Amino acid sequence: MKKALLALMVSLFILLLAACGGGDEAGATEGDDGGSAAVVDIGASNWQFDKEGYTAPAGEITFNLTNEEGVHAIEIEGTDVAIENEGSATATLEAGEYTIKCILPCGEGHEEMTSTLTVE
Ligand SMILES: [Cu+2]
Repeated sequence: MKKALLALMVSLFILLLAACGGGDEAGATEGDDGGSAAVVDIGASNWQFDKEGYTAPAGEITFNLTNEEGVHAIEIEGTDVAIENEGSATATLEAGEYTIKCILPCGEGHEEMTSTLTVE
């Protein structure tokens, strides 16, 4: 039992290291021409998103959806962005306010699963 917990902690730690390493690589390529897409990470759980609002600069934006609890899918109203379950989508958006909502009937709190995306 204790061994399993230790193994879990070690793998979490490795994941964390890997995530940091990936971030550094992305940072290194960013300086190329300044044209890299902004990234918005959206975490979904039962029945809310990890933030009440997300902000991104106008232009090309990549959205990453992670299901932290349950299974959800999102759509950003007025855009082509739709992510089923987990994954990424990229779109070029103009400044404005957009509504992010869950499009997968995921349970009793589904109707309230909305958030705001502010593109500035
Ligand atoms: Cu839902």
